[in-house]
Amino acid sequence: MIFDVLTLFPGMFDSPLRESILGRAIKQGALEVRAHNLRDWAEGKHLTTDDTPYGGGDGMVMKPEPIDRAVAELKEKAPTAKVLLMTPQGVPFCQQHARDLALEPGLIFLCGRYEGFDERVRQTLVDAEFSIGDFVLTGGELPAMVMIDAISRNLPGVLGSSDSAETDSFADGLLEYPQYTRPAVYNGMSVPDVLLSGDHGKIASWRREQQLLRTLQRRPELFDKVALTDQDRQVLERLSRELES
Ligand code: 4GN
Repeated sequence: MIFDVLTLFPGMFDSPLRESILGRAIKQGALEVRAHNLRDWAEGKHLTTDDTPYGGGDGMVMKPEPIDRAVAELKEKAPTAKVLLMTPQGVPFCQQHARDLALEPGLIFLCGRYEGFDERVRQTLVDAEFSIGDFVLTGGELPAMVMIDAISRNLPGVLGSSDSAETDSFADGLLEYPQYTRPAVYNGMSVPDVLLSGDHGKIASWRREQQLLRTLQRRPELFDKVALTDQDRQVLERLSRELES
């Protein structure tokens, strides 16, 4: 998958996406991240990409023409790539989006600065607007990197089978069960006996129960979207009763 990024700060994309797992995946050719400087499509002596807002007010607004020219040029090479804009006003980005977007042939990320974009950019050039959470950042670059990371984990060949995307948090819509490694006793705290028992059936049901318990305690609203088995429902009812008493 090719990720094209339009930004005033292409250098921001150099390190975070090229270390560790994604760095290896880039070397292996599973994905490519091309950060382009929006200023390359600006015009005039000062290569301006922003201007004052009509109607007055604080801050600057990103001009539409450089973005228009940049997107048009990137689309010559990637005609089917969707254009995504990072903004607190966007659809809340989630794991299902990460899975779906991994099936696209290419994506173009539009990263803004200042107070935002001319509204006509949204209307004509953008396929979808995403937010990574209810907070405001100084630019769309970090949200774009967050999305590229989450999407890339779902590309074939990026994760090994030992840390596959099918088994991690949210794969089944529930939070993860607690994990332990050596030592068996740490600062007086023991690893749960069941994990040392060698009984794989028991371990699997303990882990499922822990997933249900964690989700119930921390993120009960996630149950609205999860497919639960009859067994899950029975365990969940017992856990709810135990928590009440
Ligand atoms: C996205 C962009 C937060 C998010 C952003 C988010 C840059 N902050 N929650 N800041 O996903 C106005 C123009 C703010 C660009 C935008």
